[in-house]
Amino acid sequence: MIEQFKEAVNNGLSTPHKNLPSKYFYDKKGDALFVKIMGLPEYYLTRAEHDIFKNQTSNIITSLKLEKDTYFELIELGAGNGTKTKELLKLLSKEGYNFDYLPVDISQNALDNLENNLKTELPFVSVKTKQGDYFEVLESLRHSKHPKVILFLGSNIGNMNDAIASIFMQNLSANLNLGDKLFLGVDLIKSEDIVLPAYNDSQGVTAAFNLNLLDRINKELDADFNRNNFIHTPTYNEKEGIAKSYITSTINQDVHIKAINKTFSFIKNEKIHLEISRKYNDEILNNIITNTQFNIKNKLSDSNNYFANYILEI
Ligand code: AVJ
Repeated sequence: MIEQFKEAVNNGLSTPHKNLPSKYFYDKKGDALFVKIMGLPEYYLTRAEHDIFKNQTSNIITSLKLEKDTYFELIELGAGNGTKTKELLKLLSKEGYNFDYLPVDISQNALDNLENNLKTELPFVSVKTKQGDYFEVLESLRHSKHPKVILFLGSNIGNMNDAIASIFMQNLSANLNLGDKLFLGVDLIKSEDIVLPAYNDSQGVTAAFNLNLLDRINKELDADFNRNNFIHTPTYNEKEGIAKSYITSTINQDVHIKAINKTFSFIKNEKIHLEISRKYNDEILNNIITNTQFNIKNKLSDSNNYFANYILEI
C-alpha cells in the first residue's frame, strides 16, 4: 500500500508535467472533506442524483425491468453512505421484491457504518457487505448466475479518462451475464458557469480537499511540502467536457521527500495535475462502451438536466 503510494508520488513528480493521482485524496481527512463537498451549495452533483432517486424511484424499478418473483442481487460499487440507494431500497423492500443488497467497498469501516445504519433504518433489507477491490468481488460473484443489477453512482466513473473508463466497462461486462444491468450515474456536459464553481467553491473546501494530498505526503512519506506555497487552480473546458484540478506553486521552491530520498523542485506558476472529472453525453458513453457487451436501454435525468443515470444491459 505505502510502496504503491511512494511509487505513484515519485513517478508523478519526476515527469515534466507533474501529476499526483486523485485516488489518494481519500485518507481520513479527505473522506471527511468529501462529505463536506457533497453538501456544498455549488456541488450540484449529489443533489441532482438524489433528486432522481427520490422523485423517480418507481421509474428506476420499471427501467431496470425488475420482477417481484425473481431473486436478484443489487450490487453497489463504492457504496459510500448509501443515502441515494436507500431511497431505492426502501421502495423495493416495501413492495416485496426478492433481493440481496451487496455494497462493495475497499473500506471495511465504511461498510460497517452502512450496515449498522441499514439495520436500524431498513431492517427488512438483506445486506451482505463485500470488502475488496471491485473486480475481485465481481469475479467472486460471477458464478452465482443470479440476475444482477450493478449500481455505479455519483459520477465516480468521471475520475477515469476515456481509455481507462473503456477498459473498466470491458472488465465489468466480462464479469456479467446476459440480461444483467448496470445503473450508471454520470454528470452531464454543461456550461462552465455551473461546472467550475462545483470544483472551486467559495468556502474553499475543494481547495482544502486538493491540498490535503500534500499533507498526506508529508505525513506518510515524511516530506516537507508547505501547502501555503500552493494554490488550487481548477479548470473546465466545456467543449471537451472535462474539469481538471491542479495545484500551482506560487514561488520557486524545493520539497524533500524522505521516504523517496529525493528533492523535487517547483518553479513559480508550475502546476501539478491532480484530478479529472469527466462529464458525459450519449455520444461519449456510446464510445466508451463500443468494445463491450453493454447496450444503453434508458436514461433518467434530474429536473435541471444536470445529471443522468443510464441503464445499460448486457
Ligand atoms: C467523487 C469523483 C465524483 O469528480 O466530482 C469532488 C470528486 N473532486 N470535488 C468529482 C471531487 C472534487 C468527485 N467524484
